[in-house]
Amino acid sequence: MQSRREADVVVLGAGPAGLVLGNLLQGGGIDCVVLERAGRAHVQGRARAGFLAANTVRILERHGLDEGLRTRGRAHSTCEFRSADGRFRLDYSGLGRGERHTVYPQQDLVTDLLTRFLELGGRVDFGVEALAVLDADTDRPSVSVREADGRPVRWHARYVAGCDGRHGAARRSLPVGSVRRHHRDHGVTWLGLLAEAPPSLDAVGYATHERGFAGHMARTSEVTRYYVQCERGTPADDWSEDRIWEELELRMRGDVYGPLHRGRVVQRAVVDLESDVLEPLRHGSLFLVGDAAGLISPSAAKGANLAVLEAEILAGALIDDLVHDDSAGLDAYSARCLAYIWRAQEFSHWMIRLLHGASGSDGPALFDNSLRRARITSLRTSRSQQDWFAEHYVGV
Ligand code: RFL
Repeated sequence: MQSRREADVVVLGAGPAGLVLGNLLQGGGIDCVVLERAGRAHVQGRARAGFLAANTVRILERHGLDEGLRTRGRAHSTCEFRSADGRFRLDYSGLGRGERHTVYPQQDLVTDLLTRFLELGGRVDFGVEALAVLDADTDRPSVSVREADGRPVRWHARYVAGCDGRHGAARRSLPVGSVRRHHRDHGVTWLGLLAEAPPSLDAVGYATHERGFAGHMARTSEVTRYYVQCERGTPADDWSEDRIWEELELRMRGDVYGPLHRGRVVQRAVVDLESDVLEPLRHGSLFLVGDAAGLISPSAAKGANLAVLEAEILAGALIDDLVHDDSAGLDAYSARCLAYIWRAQEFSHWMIRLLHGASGSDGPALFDNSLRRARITSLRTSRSQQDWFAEHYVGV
């Protein structure tokens, strides 16, 4: 027999999107629950993003969710580009809108959001997998779930927020033909690494090299994220620690600009650079938020920032509807968020083309690589190009 549970809003997924939404709904007096497939320790330990845009910090501040990042986050505002033509730095806090990033690991943000939500009396059910969203085209949708002990349960709601990522139940439950999917495989693969090593430079490092891209991003004073472009289909474990550091050193031109600080590689994951946006983001009583709404390649560090922004927009709209009987915000949700998503996609795509050359030595590859060099030269020499870059790089 299937048990029955009820909440006004059922939120699927306890990532940045689901937990910002949960906090804002709970703070607004809305009866809600967050259902999360993974265990609490897994959710709080998942190292992913680290660069929070200025607007993300403003959103978290506005809702009193910024204590951890205010005390432990670090302001960051410099990128360094390295290529065969030399290197140059951009301090983007003096360009565009004059904004900076705050470096704060995603797992710390998730831990803060979860702690605050529980303090507010919020409910998160861990180890509960959403299987399907049912009756989303009515005003009494439900979610069938499998509890941690395997029992089937049905949650009934007024609204369901799908914050359960690209492979979650919300996306899977959309009726065939009701949604347009915009998918782009950018044809580039990165090996994403976390090293127990202090940052090697006081800037984000982007290196273009004939062997492929390499990137450096600080996380904390003891942990640094690196990326190495690799062949599509390469198993992450094919790369030994020695090979990783040799390749990073070579592509980042450590012999010219100084050696990298090496350390144990504690995480390695292959990431195919892809975009995957659904349209619309509302299906009756079901709303898509964060990666469930639009996956974006990590080339411009936008995913977690979009997740926070969309969660704030949806929370405001749900509170207006449920408390003030005003549904205008819910009606506008999809179009409003898609406008932000596509601007971020456009910049992320531009970054991919800036950082990756075409392989091969035929005419088209040489042409593409010459364009890429010209793009980097523009960024080095043109103030208006630098202002444009800064505004989009740090903004969402
Ligand atoms: P999340 O964080 O994936 O959370 C979704 C949650 O849903 C749960 N779940 C389910 N729960 C119940 N039932 C089901 N059927 C479920 N299926 C899934 C999952 O367990 C999970 O807890 O999505 P959300 O909240 O939309 O947040 C998105 C961000 O996590 C993501 O966009 C970023 O991490 C992307 N990203 C970066 N974004 C940035 O803004 N700045 C960065 O510097 C940055 N670096 C990165 C990144 C992503 C990376 N990976 C994953 C490719 C670096 C990397 C390596």
